[in-house]
This record gives sequence, structure tokens and C-alpha cells, in this order.
Amino acid sequence: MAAVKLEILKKDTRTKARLGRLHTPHGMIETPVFMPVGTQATVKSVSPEELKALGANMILSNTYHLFLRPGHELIKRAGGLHKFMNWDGAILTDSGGFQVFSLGDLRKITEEGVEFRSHLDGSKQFLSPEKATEIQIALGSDIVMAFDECTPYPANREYTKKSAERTFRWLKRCKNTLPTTEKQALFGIVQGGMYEDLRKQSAQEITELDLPGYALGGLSVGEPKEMMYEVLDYTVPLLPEAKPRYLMGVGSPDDLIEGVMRGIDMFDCVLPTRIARNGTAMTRFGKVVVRNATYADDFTPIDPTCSCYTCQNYSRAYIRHLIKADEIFGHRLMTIHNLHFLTHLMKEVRQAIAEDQLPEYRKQFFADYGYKK
Ligand code: PRF
Ligand code: ZN
Repeated sequence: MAAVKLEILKKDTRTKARLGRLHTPHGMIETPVFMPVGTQATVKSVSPEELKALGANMILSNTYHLFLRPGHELIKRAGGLHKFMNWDGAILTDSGGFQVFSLGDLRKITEEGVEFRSHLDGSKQFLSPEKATEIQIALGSDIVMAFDECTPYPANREYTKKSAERTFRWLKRCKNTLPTTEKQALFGIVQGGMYEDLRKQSAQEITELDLPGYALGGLSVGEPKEMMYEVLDYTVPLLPEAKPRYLMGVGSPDDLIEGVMRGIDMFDCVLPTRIARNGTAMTRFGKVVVRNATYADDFTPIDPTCSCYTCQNYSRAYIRHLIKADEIFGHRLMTIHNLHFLTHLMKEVRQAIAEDQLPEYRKQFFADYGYKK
């Protein structure tokens, strides 16, 4: 039995959206779901209790960072990542493929793996499909991501094809390192850039391995939004209906809704937590740059319709002051609001699917948010 299984409760009739329950060794996750990012074994500035309170049950963490510091062996000795960070919800770990490839000139790719220099001390390091998988086994995450190359954008067809084929060979090595177990599920990652035939080839090869879940990588890497939606339009239908589908590194409100309508079940992104810390709030009426002088004397909440801890208790003026003074509590209040906003957006999306109202919900959301569509 695989560690992770998707129970589909309902398929939308007018879109490709699905309503489901993802069963994991650390609880049931209602899907579609947004996973907050906890790169270094913490979702920056918020506690596990606060995460639970704002509605998050599943988070993402990173192989690359935890491997370099404090090291996966140490986390294993602590009893695994869940115990180490006191998070009893589900954890998905990304493989390091994306982080290592973002290092630019600091890395060298071969068939064997990727040699790179640590962003911490410049030391020479090496990650391979086997190594990235072993690290994630030591971390004990519920979902282990395959070691892939996130093909940059733009990239020519020849490079993209070579890269996607190597990613597939790497996936087979990941699968040999982590066969299906009751504790950890390996997800494969579809690459192939913006080329329809290459996406098709990648999806076909990868799904033949009969994995517990599939991700779409190499998207939201600088291409126009419409291009990403097009890739989703032709790629998602090639993935098996019964398995969870994860769109990696995507988390703007419009992309979440568009992704769900195209059949995506899981998302993650640093966006809500990152922009929180520099003073930008996501609200249903669009972004509010709390840092702006306009809010100096504004004693209303970030979003008067929001039920989060921050909006129930604090004003824009106060939060603006904290952010300008670079106070930790400002980061915390903003992060709590932004994560609450996205987890609740997904809750509303799930409800809209349940009530056969998803296209109507989308239309209303985009009108409120100020999208011209
Ligand atoms: N691969 C991996 N992680 C990722 C991506 C990818 O392609 C992306 C692309 N948006 C984000 N995170 N392993
Ligand atoms: Zn709020």
C-alpha cells in the first residue's frame, strides 16, 4: 500500500476541478490544497500551533537547505523532521532539484547528478537522484519529490528534450532508492518546458512508473501566465485521474483558481510568506501594500472581511509601524494573515466545487480582486 492516497469525492462537471481527500500518514488533507513553505524546518516566523489555527494541515520543506544545514543525519537522530520541528501534520519535501538549478554558474550537471557550491560557505557539494532520495528518507517526509531538473525559461527545444529525458532517467533511480512504502510516497515530476510534444512524452514516460502522485514542474519560471495555463490544458489530462496532481511553486490567487479549474489538487509557493515580510498583504480586494504611507493613519484591519487573528485584533497603521521598524511581530502578523488568506481561499474553492459554483466563484473572485478578465 502506498503511503499517500487520493480519495476523490466529486468531479466538477463544468471544469476539470476535483474535490478530494488526500490520506497521508500524518492525517487527511482536503484537496485542492495550498501548502505553506517551511524551507528550513520552519514556516518563517509562525509556530506549528499558529499554522494549524489558520487552517494549514500540510507544509513543504526543502532537501537542499536541510541537507546543508543542520544535515539530514542530525534530523534523523532527532526522530525525523516531524518530531524535530514539532509538526504533526503532513510534510512534502522538495528534492533540491529546483534549488540547486537556481544556483546558476555555481553548478555542474552530469548524468550522475549535480555538483554545486553551498550558498552558505562555498563548499563543494553533490546531489544525485539517490542522494536526494536518501536525504528525504532520513527526513521522513510523507511525500518525497523526485530529483529533477527544472528546465529554465526560455530554453530551446533540443536542450529541453535532453533535460526532460534525463529527469526521467533520474526518476527511475529515485524509485529504485525509494520503492512504494507505507510511510513515504514518491511523486514524479513532469518537465518538458513549453513544448507540447515534450510534455506529452514526459507525462507518458513518468506515468508508466505507476507512482502514488505526479507533479508539474518547470512552470511559473518567467513564462506568461497564459502560456502556463495552456501547458496545464494539454498536460493535466495525460495524468491518471485517480492520483494527486501537484503544481510546483505556484501560489498567486489567480493561478490557484486557474490551476484548480484545470485539474490541479496541490500547490505550494513562498509568495504569501515572502511578500508578508516586506509588508504586502493579499486580500480578496487585491494586494494591500501596508508599508505605503497611505496607511499611516488607517486604523482599520488589513481586510475588514477577514477572520484571521491579525485582522481581528490589529490595524493597518499598527502593522505598518511594525514593518517599517522591522519588528518581528510585524512579520508574524503579516504572515498569519497571508497564509490564512490562501488557506481560506482554497476552502472557498472546495466549497464552490461542492456546490457546483466554481465558475461563478471564479468570476466573482476576479471581479473583487481587480483582474480584468
Ligand atoms: N522542480 C522541483 N521543484 C520546483 C519546481 C520544479 O520544476 C518548480 C517550478 N515552478 C518549483 N519548485 N523539484
Ligand atoms: Zn486577515
